[in-house]
Amino acid sequence: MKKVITYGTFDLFHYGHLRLLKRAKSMGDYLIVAVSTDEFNFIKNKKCTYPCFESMEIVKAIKYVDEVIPEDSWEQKIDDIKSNDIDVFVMGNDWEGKFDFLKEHCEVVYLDRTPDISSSGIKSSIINSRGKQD
Ligand code: C2G
Repeated sequence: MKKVITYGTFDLFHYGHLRLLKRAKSMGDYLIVAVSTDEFNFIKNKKCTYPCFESMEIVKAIKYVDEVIPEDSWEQKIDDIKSNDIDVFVMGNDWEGKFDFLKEHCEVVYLDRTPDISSSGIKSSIINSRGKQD
């Protein structure tokens, strides 16, 4: 069984996240998604709208996803790859090259980011539209 892993916050789950998970799953038979914990999002300086528990539940419900684990540090990837017998590590190409050190442990694949959508963009469009309604 070919196992794939990817990592992320997945706040305000959107089409870009979905496309990433769909393509990641197509690279193997089993997809593990490590979802950043609230504590790790603080370390990443990401102000999330949803608590990580909710993002984890949403990601778990995605048909391409077989397992969700917590991501609470930058340093856990090699252990995760070894302990889960991962064959392929996948990230969006905004991370291009950043995780090449994992190549001695598994295949590393960077996928094109979906253009024109982001959690921060969704947030600001809601804030702007609220301003117009008030
Ligand atoms: N993504 C994408 N297209 C978008 C937005 C995001 O393909 N329009 C991808 C990102 O490249 C990433 C995944 O979706 O692979 C999750 O994105 P984020 O939730 O923003 O995760 P990030 O903050 O990049 O955290 O250790 C790695 C980090 O946890 C990654």
